[in-house]
Amino acid sequence: MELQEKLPVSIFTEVDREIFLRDIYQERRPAVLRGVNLGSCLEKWTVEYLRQKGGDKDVKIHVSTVPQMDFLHKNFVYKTLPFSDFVKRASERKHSDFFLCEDESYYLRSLGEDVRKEPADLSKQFPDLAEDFHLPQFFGPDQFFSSVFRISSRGLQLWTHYDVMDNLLAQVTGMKRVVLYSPQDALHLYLSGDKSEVLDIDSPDLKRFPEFVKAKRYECVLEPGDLVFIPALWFHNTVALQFGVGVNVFWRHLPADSYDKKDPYGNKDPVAATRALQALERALHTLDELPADYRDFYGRRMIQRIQKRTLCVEQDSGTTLPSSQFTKPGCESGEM
Ligand SMILES: O=C(O)CCC(=O)C(=O)O
Repeated sequence: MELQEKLPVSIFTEVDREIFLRDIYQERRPAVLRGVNLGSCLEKWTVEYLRQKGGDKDVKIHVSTVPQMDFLHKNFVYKTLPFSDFVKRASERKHSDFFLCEDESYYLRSLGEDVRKEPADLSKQFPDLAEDFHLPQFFGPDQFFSSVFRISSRGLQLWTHYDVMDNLLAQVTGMKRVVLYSPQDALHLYLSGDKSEVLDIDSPDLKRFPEFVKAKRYECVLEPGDLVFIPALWFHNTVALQFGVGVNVFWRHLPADSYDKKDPYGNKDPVAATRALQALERALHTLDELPADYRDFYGRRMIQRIQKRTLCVEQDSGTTLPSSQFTKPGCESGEM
């Protein structure tokens, strides 16, 4: 018996800006976009071509003895290689030159020039390759945040995490399995920050993670030329079914000042969320001044208040609306 039902991600063809904005973007659900013009990269980006055009620029990569990379327990090391050497190694199964073992796995998530301050931008770090990649203009140029090279060895699995910006992940070569979970399933994913502690999503340890089976698993397999729209806060976990090259583009879906200014990766919580979480910590600290039975009593009332003010209600169509749209802040329950 399957652990979790695999729900398909809707596939759309012949998507232009108007269709994207009207039928996909508004829904705030993942979607695969097939047949969008990604430019000449689809024909050109062979291993040889990438090595030649990408050149010898140093890149920082993840290297691991196993294909399942685990950020929380750091089962990989960061190493630096010239881009051209990295592409060669990532594309082969066994390596004559290696760091850890001859069948080690590689992953590149490209970075900006100043790693701590600048988001990745393909046109700045790899201008000769960026010419071949055409991203459809589904959002305004002022919303653009970053474009990131994602290059993986065959079998490479990236941990489940969310990002705070909207994302189009383009698969240029190779096939990739993408599993997604709704933000509404966050509590079933055993989060540590923006990452899930459940590493093996196909065969999870249900003694440690009994709630995990409650999370609805959406799944798609990307082929070269496909894009997957990953709305902000949707969790995703990817497996490269073959050596694969992709580019993902993050853009700001909220007003620019909602985001943390010191966030080159696009995964720091929006400033208002960070402030709210800090305020919650302070409130809990204040509650610690009371005995346990009082903490329990006021804790329950706080939970109810938070639920009433923030949770979305499931609609028949599968879309969600914040329940606060139906209640006036401050007089939602009349009981507090
Ligand atoms: O496919 C990958 O390499 C990971 C993609 C990813 O995490 C992202 O686009 O945010």
